[in-house]
Amino acid sequence: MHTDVKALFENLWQNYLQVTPSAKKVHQLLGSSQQDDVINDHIALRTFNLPKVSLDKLAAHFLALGYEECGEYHFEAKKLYAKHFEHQDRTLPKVFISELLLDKCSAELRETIEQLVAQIPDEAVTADNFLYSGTHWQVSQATYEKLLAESEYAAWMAAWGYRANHFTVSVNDLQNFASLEQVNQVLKDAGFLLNTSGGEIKGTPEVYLEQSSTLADLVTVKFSDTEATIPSCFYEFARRYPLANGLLYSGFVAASADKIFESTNAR
Ligand code: OOG
Ligand code: NI
Repeated sequence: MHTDVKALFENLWQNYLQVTPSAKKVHQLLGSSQQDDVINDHIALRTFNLPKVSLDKLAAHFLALGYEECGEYHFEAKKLYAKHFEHQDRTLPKVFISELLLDKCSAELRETIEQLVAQIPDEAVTADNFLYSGTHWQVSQATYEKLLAESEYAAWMAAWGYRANHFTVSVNDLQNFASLEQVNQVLKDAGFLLNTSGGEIKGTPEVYLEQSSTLADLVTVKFSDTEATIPSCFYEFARRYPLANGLLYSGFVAASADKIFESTNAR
């Protein structure tokens, strides 16, 4: 486990940049128009509900750094369950962790994933670098495609493993952008493709959260037998609205998150 929260996020960020070349450009595009660096609203991590690597095992890394569990979310169709975590230091990003419910998947998918996870040494899961350790296994392209046919999420995990699958710009903290529409326009003008599932903007001021995201970068990955170009990670943009008590809503919106997951879908 890390003892330094800033070092953990810096490592997650560097690891994310390695497979997300567009992130640096997005950062520059939005960050270069103001003095301070871009503030991240949250990051997201993915896993499977196997005891060795469950959501709670990933969460332990953040709980040890003072994060607290704040909300839970169910995604029936995608067979996912998620929780989000917040730190008392509001300048630290929130953390959204989901897990694929393997007991709801086919026996074949479950067995494939069990074989991959079995290759992770027990001690790797509590090591400092686990959350940005990538894959601990090799898969063939055929296995990847078999997984993809049943669960985009399972295939993404098999190819990319443990890493932040996105960082999220806090639009509230951008000085030169008043709306998410404006951020989206600047991104589109610069040639970025946005996730249009559920509309370019997911959520409304009425649910206190508006979100948009790029489509994941297409990056070459080495399978055990071949190389292929597949979706890696993406960048998200979030604008939060104040509750009646004047504080910004700090949770997530399941209906919107359901669509954000699709930012890594094959295309
Ligand atoms: C997480 C998708 C949900 C959000 O902000 O609602 C999400 C993922 O793609 O792993 O990040
Ligand atoms: Ni997100």
